[in-house]
Formats: sequence, structure tokens, C-alpha cells
Amino acid sequence: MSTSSNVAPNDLSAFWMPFTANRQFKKNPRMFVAAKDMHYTTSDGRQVLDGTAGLWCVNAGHARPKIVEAIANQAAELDYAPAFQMGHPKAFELANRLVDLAPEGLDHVLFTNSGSESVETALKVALAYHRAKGEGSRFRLIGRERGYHGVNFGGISVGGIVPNRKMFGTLLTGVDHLPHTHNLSKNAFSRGEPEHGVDLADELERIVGLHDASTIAAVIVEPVAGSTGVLIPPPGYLRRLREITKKHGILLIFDEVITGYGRLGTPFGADYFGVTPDIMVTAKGLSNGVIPMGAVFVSKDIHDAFMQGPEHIIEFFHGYTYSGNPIASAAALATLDTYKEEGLLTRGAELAKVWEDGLHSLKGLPHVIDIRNIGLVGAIELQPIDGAPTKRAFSAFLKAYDQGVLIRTTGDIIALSPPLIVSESQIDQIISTLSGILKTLE
Ligand code: PXG
Repeated sequence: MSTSSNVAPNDLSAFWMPFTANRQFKKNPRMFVAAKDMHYTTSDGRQVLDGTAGLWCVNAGHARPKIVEAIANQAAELDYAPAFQMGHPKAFELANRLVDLAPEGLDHVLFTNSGSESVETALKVALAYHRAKGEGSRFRLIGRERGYHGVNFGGISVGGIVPNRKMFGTLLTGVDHLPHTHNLSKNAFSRGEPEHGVDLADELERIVGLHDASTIAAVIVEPVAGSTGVLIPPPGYLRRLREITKKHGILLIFDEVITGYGRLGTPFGADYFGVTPDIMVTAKGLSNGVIPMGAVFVSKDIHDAFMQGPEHIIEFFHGYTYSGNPIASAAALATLDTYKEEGLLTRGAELAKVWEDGLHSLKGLPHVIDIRNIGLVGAIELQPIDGAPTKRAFSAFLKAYDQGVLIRTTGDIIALSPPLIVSESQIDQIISTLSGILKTLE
């Protein structure tokens, strides 16, 4: 059957694709034309199992009926309402639902359209909060090496991605970085949280000692660093960051763009690790990846610090044309319904053991130098080819795609994060496909 959607376009040059090897892709394009539940359909009619939930976002699986219906209905009923000085009911309903779901104390929500925008929003809230409290000398932001916080200037400044630091000029000033916690020589092949490295949290004390607490506004970390290859913190590490930040009046921001909405087998990473930040950054799984949306949770203390002065004054000079957009709000509400009805926000915990055993069965295969897992996230780190880093993992990606499984690679690390509806037999399929591929890699 030929429909307009499964005919490949004949000129791919105009679209400059994001984070893609454009010239290579356009010589040999890989196109999806449809998706349902755990599978994509390619333009040549093949089924591909989604081992990555899109880009870590389609947590409830593809084309889920409630979400599809909610979007269609909302588009017909109220397609857009101005976001500034006007409201519509679903944004308020969504904020209430999110606050109920979030760790206790995170009582207010600002809406954005992406993880990157959520990060910028969180950093700006942090800076403006201290100013509102009369501590405007707190201007410094502390991130972490190998942290990924999206692509905007604040996010790439606090992030620890080398190409970003190399390519885009001076970035924000007044930023420092914690060391990352990845340590293959001590922690390779750990199951779940790795044993060594909790002391790396004490580096924050060193940074505070260097700059003085009175200059530091916030620390931002991903509870589990996703994009740079699934770097899992050692037990007690995040708790220690919480203690140190609290002691010095520094805000702690968790970037939960990946760890939010069930990825670790709990609603949020904060729940998994039993540590509540002052600000929690989310996106992706909030709307199941279907419509761009992000949400930034803040504590009552932060919110209330802004609610002063004359009532006609705008309290926080920030927001987007599409903050809390009606269709995105409807999609997110239907996503939360789907998560709840199917128990998806905790399903990762039920599957974690099967997932872990499957992944670690790949130990000993050629080039595999580490395997990591937590919740429904996994990573297989490969020894890079001498002089050609990333090539080995990318060739695994291409082979997996040909064999009907979508994986992600970052550097020479294979990252896996299937939708939370994945079945045990689909986990087997991911593992057995990878097993076959790892045996044949150059
Ligand atoms: N923070 C974190 C922790 C992220 O993982 C962002 C912010 C930015 O979100 P947006 O929506 O602006 O892209 C992210 C995004 C990958 C991959 O394969 C990861 C992301 C995006 C695309 C691919 O690792 N993370």
C-alpha cells in the first residue's frame, strides 16, 4: 500500500538535521513513517522495536489512544490561549496534578516547551530568588563535568560537554564544575549504583571554599547523567550534595529531564534516591514526547519569595509564548492518566531485575568494557577503535537498526531506555540482537 507518508522525500538537503551526521545520513537515510506502542514502521515497511523511547521521552509507548484523542479534542476545542496575563483551565489542572505527583515540598510549577528551556528557567529562578531574598551576591552556578543540560547558553555553560565548551565562545561567566562520578577502574560492571565515589560530592565543599558560599546561587546535576552515557551516582552521593547545599544556603537543582516520569522505576529520580531538591527540571516524558512540553517544579519557599510588592507587578520576568499551551497541557494530562491506569511510573522497578540480568549477560563479549543499569536504563560501554572514537558504537547502532532494534549511542557507549510498556520478551529481543551484533563488531 502506498500512502503519501511512506514515500521518501526526494530532496533531503533543506533540513539541517539536529545532532546528526547530515552528510552521512542523507547518503543513506533512515526514515520512520509510523509508530504504534513499542514499534516504529520504516519507510521500507519494516518494524523496528523502540529500545530508546524515542529520545528518552516516549515513556508510555507510541500512539496511545488516550493521548491521541486528547490532542485531537483539545485542538478542536481551544487550540491556543495567550500564556501571559490570561489562563485556561487545563494548565492549572495539570500543575495541580504534577504537584501531587512530585516529591513533597515541590509545590509550584512553571511550564516550558523543552528540557533546554526548563534548564534556563530553573537557572533564572535560582538567580532571581537570591536577589528577591536580598542575596544578589549569589550569582555563581555550579554544574558537573559530563553533565548535559540541553543546548541553550545557560545549559551548555553549567553542562560539562566538551564540544559545547569548545565551539560556542565564552558561555556564561561565574560557572564552576564538580567532577563527574564515572570511574571504570573502580566501578566497571556494577549492578545498579556503583560502590565507589561518594567522596566526590565533597568536591562541592572545595568549590565553596574557593568561591565562598555567599557567591554561589545553585548547583545543578542530573541524578543520573543520561546523555553522556548513563553515569550512575554512588550511594549517598546525592544526599551529600543535598547536605552541603543546605548548609551553605545554595539551591540544589535536579535536572530530571531523563530520570523524571518513571524512568528509574519511581515517578522521579528524587524519589529513587530519597533526596528532594529545591528545583526539579523536567520535560520529555511529561507529555510522552508527543508535544513539546517541560515543567519546572519549585519549592514553596522559592515561589513565595517572589510573591511580594504591589500585586499588579509581574513577579518573575520570564515565560514563553507556549508556556502551558492548551494542546500540550491536554497531552500531558492524558499522559499522566495513561501512566496511572497502567502503573507505568513504577513498572520500571518490576522489570529492573530482568533488565539488569539481560544487560549483564552481555559481559565478556568482545570490546565490552562496562555495563551499567538502573531502573529501565542501561548502558554498554565499548572500547573505542584506536584513532576512530565513536565508530564502533555507531556501527552497532546501524546494525541494530537493520536488525529491527533502535538503540542510541553516545561516544562509544550504547544507551538503552525502552518505553515503560516494554515486555519481557521484547527485553530479550533487545539483548539477543545486541549480543549477536557485539560478536560481529570490528
Ligand atoms: N537536560 C537533560 C538531563 C537532558 O537529557 C535536556 C536537558 C534538554 O532537553 P531538550 O528537550 O531541550 O532536548 C536533555 C535532553 C540522548 C539525548 O540520546 C538526550 C537528550 C536529548 C536528545 C538525545 O542522550 N536529552
